[in-house]
Amino acid sequence: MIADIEELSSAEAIERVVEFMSTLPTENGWNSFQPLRLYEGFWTFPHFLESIILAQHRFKPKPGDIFLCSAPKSGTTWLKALSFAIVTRNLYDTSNSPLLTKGPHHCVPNMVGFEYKPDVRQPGIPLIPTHAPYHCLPKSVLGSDDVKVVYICRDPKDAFVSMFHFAANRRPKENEHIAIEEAFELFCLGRSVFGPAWDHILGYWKASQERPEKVMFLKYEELMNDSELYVKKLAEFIGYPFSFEEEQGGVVKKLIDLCSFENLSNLDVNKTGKRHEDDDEATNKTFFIKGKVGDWQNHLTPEMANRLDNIVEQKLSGTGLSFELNNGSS
Ligand code: PAP
Repeated sequence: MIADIEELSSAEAIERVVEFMSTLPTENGWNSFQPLRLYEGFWTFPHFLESIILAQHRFKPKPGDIFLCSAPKSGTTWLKALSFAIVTRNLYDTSNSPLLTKGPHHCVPNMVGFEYKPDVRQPGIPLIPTHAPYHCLPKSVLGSDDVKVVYICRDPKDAFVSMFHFAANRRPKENEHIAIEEAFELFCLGRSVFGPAWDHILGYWKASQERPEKVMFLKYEELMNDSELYVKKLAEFIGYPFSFEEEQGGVVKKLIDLCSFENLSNLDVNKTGKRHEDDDEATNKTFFIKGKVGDWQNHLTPEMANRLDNIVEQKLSGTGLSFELNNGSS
C-alpha cells in the first residue's frame, strides 16, 4: 500500500512509487525481458504500473473528462478513433480529420507517461485512455460525478490471440517468441498483461451496473455487429449526441466509415507511421492486424477454446454478463 504521495514533488513521488513497486510480487510473463508485477490483484509491466499508481493518487480530472478504458487488444484503437471523431466532428470533417494523417494512438495519447508529459492531453480533447482496471483508476475519477468512463471488452479468446501476435511482433528479433500453448497456459492462470482478463472485464461490468450514468460498457463484437446503434449510444453517453439533422445527413455513417478497420488500416500513417515520434518499436501497423470477430478459430484448438470459455463462463456466472461462447460469428 502506498500513501501520502499526493503532495510530493513529481520527482519524489516517482521515486517513492518505483521503490514501492520493487516490493511487489514479480513473475515472468510471456518473455523474460519484461517481467510482470502484481498490484491490487492485477499483473502488468512496471512502466504501465508506475503511471497508474501516480495517476491513482495525483491525477486531477477536469469536468467533462472522458476515460476510455480497455484491457489490451480489446478495441482500444477503435474506441479511440471513434471517440476522437465524435468529439471533434465540429472542428473537422471526414476529409480533413487528423485521424487521416496521425494514428488513433497519436490523436489520443495514452495516460502512460502522464506525470512526465502533462501536455499529453490535447487542448479541447477530453479523452483519456487507460488499460487500468476499474478499481485502479485515479481516486479522483472514482469519486467524481463529472467524469465519464467508457469501457470496451472483447471475447478473451480473440483478445488473447491478438495479444499473442502483437507480442511476437514487438519482441527483440534475437529473442525466440513463447509458444502459443505456453502463453495460453499463463493467460488461463491470469498471468498476462492486465490479467486476469475476466477480473478486468468484471470490474467495469459491475461498475456499469451500479453507476450506469457514469460507466458505459461496450463489447467489440456488438460494436462490430451494429456500429450505428452503438456509436450513437457512445456519442450520447459522452455528451456529444448526434442531432436529428446529423443523423439524417449520414454523419454517423461517415464517422463509422472513417474509423473502420478497412479505412484506417489502409492509410499511409497506419501502414508506416509510429505511434509516438520517439517510439521506435510500436509502429502503427502493429495495432491493425485483422480486425475480425472470431479469429481465435484460426489459432486455438477446440480444447483450448473450451478451456478458456469454461473459465470465463464460470467467472462471469451470475453477473448477467456473457460472451457468445464458441461462436466465432457473433
Ligand atoms: P491496444 O490495446 O494495444 O491499444 P487494441 O486496439 O485494443 O490494442 O486491439 C488491437 C485489435 O483491434 C487488433 O485486433 P486483431 O489482432 O484481432 O486484428 C486490431 O486489428 C483491432 N482493430 C484496430 N483498429 C480497429 C478498427 N478500427 N476496427 C476494428 N478493429 C480494430
